[in-house]
Order: sequence, then C-alpha cells, then structure tokens
Amino acid sequence: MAAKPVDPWNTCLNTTLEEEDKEVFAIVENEKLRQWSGLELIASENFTSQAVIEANGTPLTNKYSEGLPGARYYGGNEFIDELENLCRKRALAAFGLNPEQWGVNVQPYSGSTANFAALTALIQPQDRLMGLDLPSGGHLTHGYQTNKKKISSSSIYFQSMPYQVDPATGYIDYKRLEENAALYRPKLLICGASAYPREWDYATMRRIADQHGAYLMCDMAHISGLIAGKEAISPFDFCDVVTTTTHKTLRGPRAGLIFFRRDKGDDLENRVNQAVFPSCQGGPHNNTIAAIAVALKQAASPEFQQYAKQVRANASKLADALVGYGYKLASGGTENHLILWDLKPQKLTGSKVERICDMVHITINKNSIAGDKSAVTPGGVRLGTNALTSRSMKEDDMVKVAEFLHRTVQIATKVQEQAGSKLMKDFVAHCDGNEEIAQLKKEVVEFARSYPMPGFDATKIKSTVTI
Ligand code: DSN
Repeated sequence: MAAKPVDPWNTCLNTTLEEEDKEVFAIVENEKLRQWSGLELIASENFTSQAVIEANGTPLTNKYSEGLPGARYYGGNEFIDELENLCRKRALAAFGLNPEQWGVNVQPYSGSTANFAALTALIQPQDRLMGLDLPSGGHLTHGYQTNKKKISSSSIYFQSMPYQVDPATGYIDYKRLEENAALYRPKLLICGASAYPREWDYATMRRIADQHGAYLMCDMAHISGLIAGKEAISPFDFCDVVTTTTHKTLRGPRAGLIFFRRDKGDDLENRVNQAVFPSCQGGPHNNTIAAIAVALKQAASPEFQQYAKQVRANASKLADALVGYGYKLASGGTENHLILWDLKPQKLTGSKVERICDMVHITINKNSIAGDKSAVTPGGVRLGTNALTSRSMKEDDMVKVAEFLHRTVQIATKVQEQAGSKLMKDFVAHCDGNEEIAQLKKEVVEFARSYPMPGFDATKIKSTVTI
C-alpha cells in the first residue's frame, strides 16, 4: 500500500530541530560551545557519552508506563518492560549486588525525588531523621532547615536534627553524632553528602542506627561512580536503602535510583516501589531509563574503573597543587573527586572567586565551609575533577588547572582592593575591562579546546555566539 500523505498541519512532526526551531537550536549549540570551551569543575556535573545522549533523545519519551514491569496501568509496554528490567539488572551488576539481597527502582526523576520517595518508604510523617547539615556539606533533602525556616520538604514533613563536621578538622564528628542520636532517637540516619571530601565510616553509622532500631540510608549521589569503579568504600555492605543520582561521577543522564534490601524482612521492596509510584511520582521517563541503562553498562566496564581511578588521582593532584600555593582546604585534602577550598584566609568570598572563574570560563560553585554564617556569601568554593577527567585530563593538567585557579584568586584579590569595598556590586563593576581577566580567559579557552569533547563533535558546533 502506498504511504498516505502527511496532513499540512502535521508537517512539523518530521522536521529537524534546526529546521523547526532556530531559537532553541541556537541555544543548544551555544551551550555546546560553552561546554567545550571551558574548564568544568562543578563536582556534581559530568559529560555524558554520545550513546547516553542518543538514548535520552529517543521516541521512548512518548510512552506512559505507570507501574512496574509486568504490572502496568497502560497497554503497549512490552518493550518498555524489557528496557526497565534490563536497566534494573544493570544497576545491580554495576554495584556488584546480589539480586536476592538487593532490588532497585530506576524510575525516580532525580536525586531529590528519589530521596523524598525513600523517606516516604522508610518513615512516617513527623518521624525523626538525622542527616549531615547542609553547611557541613550535606544535601538539602537530608532534612535541611535553618533557625527561621524549614527549607526542604524533608524537614517540613519529617522532624530533623542534623549532625555536623568538626570545624577544626573538617571531618564528620561521629562521637557527637552518637551522643546526639542517643538523645534524639532517630528513626532514620542518612549518610552521604554534596560537599564532603572524605570517606564515610559506614560501620559506625550502622552501629549508631542499630542502637535506636533506625534505618540507615546512604545518598551516594556524588560518589556513585567511584563506588561502581571500586574507588570508594561500598555503602551496600552497611545500609538498608541507597539512593543516587545518575549524572555525577556515574556519568549518565539526569535521574535517580533507589536501591533497597530485599532480605531485611520488612517489605522494603514494596514500600520503596509504592513510594515512587503512586505516592511521589507519575509515569516514568522511559527515554531517561534507556539512557541510565546505557550509562550503567558503561559503568560496569573495566574502562570505567580506570576513569574512576583517574578522577581520584586528578583530585588528589589538584588538591596538592593548591596546597602548594599555600591555600587551605577543608579537611586538608581529599579522598574522593571533590575539594572544598576555604578562601577565608584570602579574605575573599566564594561568590567573588566564582564570579571571576565564570568570566574566564572556569565553572565552579561557591560553597559553605563549616562554620560559615551565610549560604549566600559562603567562604569557599567546591571543585570536582569528574568532568575534566572525562575530557581525558591527567595529573599534569591538574597542575595547570591549579595555576589558572591561583590566578583567579590573585585577580579577585586585586579587584577587591581596587573596589575599596566588600560589596559584590562594587566588585563586579571593577571587573569591567580588566585585562588580566581577558588574558586568562584566552588561555583557559585555548587550553580547554585542546582536549577531546565527550558526547558530541565539537568541530560541528553551529553557535551564534563567540567565546
Ligand atoms: N545540587 C547537587 C550538587 O551540586 O551537589 C546535589 O543535588
């Protein structure tokens, strides 16, 4: 039978993005140029692979599949079931888990929804939880609240008491955590962080949780790639539930996973699955699940172990080089992919150094250092080597990156002096026309562009801007 003609009002359904929407196309191309031309040091970002990007952009986005494989609320899910089962199998394999002991839900849209679903599964509204305080490097979703306000839904719907790092050492104060837990008697202890450069003492966390019959959950989002790559201690030997994002060191698409013990005897499997859907989410994003599956296949490979090893080696070298310039790092260094750089001895805020870095195409983020009073103008910045390692950088390159960073601090110091005030608006005004900034930007861009670009062909970028 001859193909039927396309209705005129449907011709837009088979045009390329470039043909169909020049504005969005240009934004995408300009962002590609920015990614290729800069030094990406945000510890929670990475450059995912071309295969992951392809899977993420497939017609799997068209399908509704509420429910689980074999038990859906919609028809037509035979291939989606196959995909979700494959993704679940790969998730367990990537972390060396026995399917009789562990199961996984691959539907969470992100790390924050994964965490809220995990809390929903594990404890009742207004039950008590303890997570690492945000100013100590913890995540919002681990119960964050201030003196004035309950910020995260994890503190709005649950009672929260944080534990902290010892500001003198930068290490988690487990002794104080144990003492406070004895008074607070939490139902849930959460380990895992967004800005903690040291290994976790999971055995101690487990012991404290057991003293109170509490669940132990790990949010391994930042270090999941290092765990899969056998470069960090596995939390699975100690925890009841483990959550993660899939786009940080794991280098997949933006999404979340929840692992749960199947052999604990209190039905965590059903509780977690029901918490994800129908309690917290609707239909899974199947294109994303396809992309997660691809990333997990890659994460289980010997090459990924080499990548994870290099991420740590690069972080360690970058930390050493910064210390070599006389800078202070929280806890004195790093054992994972990230560095917390304390800029208070330089009398600079993280915001100002972040600002200069942005201007020279080094992408970092300002971050609280334990003891800081304000999260808006924190005293430090956070650096991570996961993305630069995906661009094939090694230890020698970290020496150069440290030199670039040192120059940003020197520039920030001079600009602050010239501004004659500590106000950000005066600082920004005095950056205009600064020749050192222009020179450093030129060098950074040239350096960055000399490294391979994962995920897309940088020679084919059709940007409408110049960098
Ligand atoms: N916002 C992420 C980070 O930067 O660590 C965590 O979700």
